[in-house]
This record gives sequence, structure tokens and C-alpha cells, in this order.
Amino acid sequence: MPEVAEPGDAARIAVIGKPNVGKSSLVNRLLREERMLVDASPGTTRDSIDSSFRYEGHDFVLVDTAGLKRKRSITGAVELYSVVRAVRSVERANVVFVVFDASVPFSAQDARIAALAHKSDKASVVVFNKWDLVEKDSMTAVELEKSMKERVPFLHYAPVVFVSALTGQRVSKLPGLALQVLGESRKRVPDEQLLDVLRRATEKRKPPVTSSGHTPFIKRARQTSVEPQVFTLTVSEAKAFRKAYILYMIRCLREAFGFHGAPVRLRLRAEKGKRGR
Ligand SMILES: Nc1nc2c(ncn2[C@@H]2O[C@H](COP(=O)(O)OP(=O)(O)O)[C@@H](O)[C@H]2O)c(=O)[nH]1
Ligand SMILES: [Mg+2]
Repeated sequence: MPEVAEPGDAARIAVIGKPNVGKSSLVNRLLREERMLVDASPGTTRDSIDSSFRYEGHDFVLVDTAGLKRKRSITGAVELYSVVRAVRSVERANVVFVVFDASVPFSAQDARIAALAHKSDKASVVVFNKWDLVEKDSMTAVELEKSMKERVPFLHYAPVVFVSALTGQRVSKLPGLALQVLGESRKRVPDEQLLDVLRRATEKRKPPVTSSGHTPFIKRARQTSVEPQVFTLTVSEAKAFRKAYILYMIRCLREAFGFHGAPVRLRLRAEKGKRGR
């Protein structure tokens, strides 16, 4: 089995989501519930609050991308500003909690904010808050998760949790999930196992034959980065592996190694020559 790396220094968790989804309530509940608050100090930006806490021997800094109160008449500006703020805190984070309001329909702005976590290659947890307001018989967790994944397909790899900052339901699961996705994002995979998984993937489903009539193949594969997970494949012809095929290989890597909650990237580079092990 691949070795799971332990997080070293304090891991930063950015809590993002559009205004009013309950980010601040969630942060407050988490710190209160777990009685793990060590220190709360104004963040580097005037409008964010960094809170340090310790969970199962690991240090975290929780960053609430908190709200500036502005007049309703300039809603557009508030929305824009909330995205700018979220971008900044996501860049500095190790883990992102992407918070949605489970009691209202999923919106385009939800999707835009969620895209930040994916674009920045951060380990992510999807948090549906205000679960206490949801009529459980009309809208189940499964349906909500499904509609979110249709709108935000790139977050399909993230664990999803349904919580209530109001009642505290399942809020205590959050630190463990943060630790889990961070571990997945830092997991190391031995070269031979990696090549083995990829070769089996190409045997099961052959990459399309190139215009010159060759079946492209993988010569070497290495994990060239963790957090984010990046794999560099040396292949016979880089262009021969199309996007759909690259997504297929990523799916095979996830099946073999997990990487639950962690983004995975493949880099392909070509090297001419004969096949050889
Ligand atoms: N019913 C319910 N209300 C919530 C929950 N979490 C937050 N709220 C309410 O939603 C509103 C916005 O919460 P806030 O934490 O300020 O959201 P933020 O803008 O994302 O930080 C407040 O009126 C909260 O009391 C929840 O889990 N259930
Ligand atoms: Mg807030």
C-alpha cells in the first residue's frame, strides 16, 4: 500500500462559499464544539479571521473568508469582492472547505466559487450546511450531491458532508475530513506500482492508434509532486493521448491509489525510441 504522509506544519484550511451560506457560523461552531481553540487573531487581510486549533495532534489554521457588510444596492460588488477574497485565501491554503447552503437551489455563483478549489489544485471537502432546514423527504442527501456534481463535475473527487452549524450536526467530522484529504494529497506512490497501474490501464483499454499507425505507449512514469499530486509520464508520442484518455488514466490512478479529495494531474512528455522495460 502507498505510504500516507503525515502533515508537518500547521495546515491552513480556507472556508469558502458565497455570502450567507454559513461559513462564519460553521467556523464558530467548529471551534466551540471541539473546544480546541488555541488562538484567534485577525488575519492578514482585515476581513478574515485566522483561528488556530489542534486536532489529534495536528495543528490547523482555520481561515474564515468572512464578510464585509455592504449595502444591498451594490450586491454585484459584494459578490465580486467575495470571490476576490476567496481566491486569496485559497492560494495560501492546504485544504479548502467548499460550503454550500443545502436549503436553497444550487447557483452559478456556487459553481464559480467551487471552481477556485479545483483550479488552485487544493485538497477539498464539500460541505452542505443548513441541513437542519432541509425537508429530508423531498430532497435527499443523494439528490443534492448528484445535482452538485452535475453542476460542478470537477469536484467529483471530493468527500461530501451534510452539516448544520446551527445544531452542530456532523460538524465534528470536519477536522478528520481535512486531515484525510490532506493525507491523500500528500500520499506517495512507488514508481513500480505507478507504472504497473498505468500499464494495466493501457492494456485494458488501448490508447487510439496514431495517424502513423502506432499504438502509443508509456515508457516511464513518476510521481513528480505531491500536494498537488502530479504524475509525469514519458510516452512514445505525447499528442496521441487525447483528453478523454488522460481522464481515463486519472480514473485508473484514483481506483488504485484513492486520492480522495485530492486533485490529480498528469503531464505527458514524448521520448522517441523503441519500447523497452
Ligand atoms: N438554519 C440554519 N441557519 C444557519 C446555519 N448556518 C448559518 N445559518 C444562518 O445563516 C446566516 C448566515 O450565516 P453566516 O455564518 O454569517 O454566513 P457567511 O456569510 O457564509 O459567513 C445567519 O443568519 C446564520 O444564523 C445552519 O446550519 N442552519
Ligand atoms: Mg461570514
